[in-house]
Amino acid sequence: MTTETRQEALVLVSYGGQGVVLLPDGRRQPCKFRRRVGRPYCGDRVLVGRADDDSLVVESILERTNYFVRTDERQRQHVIAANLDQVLIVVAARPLPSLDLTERYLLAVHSLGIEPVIVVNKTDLKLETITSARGTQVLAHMPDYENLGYTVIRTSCKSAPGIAGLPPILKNRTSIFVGQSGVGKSSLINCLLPDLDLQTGALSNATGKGTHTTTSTMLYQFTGGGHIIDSPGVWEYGIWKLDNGELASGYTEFRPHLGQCRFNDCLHSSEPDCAIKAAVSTGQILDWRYQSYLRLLKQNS
Ligand SMILES: Nc1nc2c(ncn2[C@@H]2O[C@H](COP(=O)(O)OP(=O)(O)OP(=O)(O)O)[C@@H](O)[C@H]2O)c(=O)[nH]1
Ligand SMILES: [Mg+2]
Ligand SMILES: [Zn+2]
Repeated sequence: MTTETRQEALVLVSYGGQGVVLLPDGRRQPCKFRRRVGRPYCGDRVLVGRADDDSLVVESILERTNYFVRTDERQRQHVIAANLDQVLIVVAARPLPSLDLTERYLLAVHSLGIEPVIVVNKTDLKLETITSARGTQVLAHMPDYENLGYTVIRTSCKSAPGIAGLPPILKNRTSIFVGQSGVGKSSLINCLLPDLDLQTGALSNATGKGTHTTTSTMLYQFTGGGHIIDSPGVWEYGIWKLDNGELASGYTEFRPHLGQCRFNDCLHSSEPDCAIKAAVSTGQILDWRYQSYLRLLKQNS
């Protein structure tokens, strides 16, 4: 053991048994994990020390403020990243956006108690070229999302408006980009970080080369202060089981009406005297949001 004291570090990428950490002096170093310490995730703050062979090892994981989980087809949970301030849900005209996936992302972010931001990328693509009605649906709902209080930022990596809307909301925060594969998460990060190549130099899995599918969740330092996390896109959308209460309260516009139904355990589907259904019939709750709630409720059962 060397005399070097333990120091706090930030996990940039975690491959399971090892990863890369950022040290207080700004160096990015490979680091081993120990089974008994538990697996650190991207975004974790850890204490690192030196092993007998002088390699860096994680000695403990500092308490997480939160962590973002994804469930795969077999209902296994995977932690994607920890200690997030906000989640940027990226959608684009291509690939075909899924409304249910977008809504599930919003719910998952609400359940962490942090704010989602919707990023509509590829605004350079002409909507006429999108043939599917389902594909245009998510994009057509953007004004409704804005009216519901969500921040919606429109970007393009290819032409105006560019990415100008992003830096102000990224500054001094830890943000993760999530969304379907191919919507442009890595491309956006590429545009945002002029020194990306420099940052990936120390990481074994280079990412962000535009057309390459991202395979590992990776944290970058945002030049203006803060951190940006790139994550692999999802293909499946039968993911995240939420409990039914979390589901209803994740629809923020339902909240003022919750607790006013005849039954305490009302699921707001076929029960009589339901305050949510009443609010839908008076137009206080948008019908498409209610229908989407019902679909997710059904997928939950
Ligand atoms: N037209 C257009 N194409 C874009 C834009 N942003 C990204 N693309 C293209 O979309 C494709 C996918 O981009 P990526 O950045 O790899 O997408 P990703 O979301 O990181 O994908 P995964 O890593 O698989 O999750 C690439 O061919 C990009 O060049 C954009 O604003 N406009
Ligand atoms: Mg990517
Ligand atoms: Zn009800």
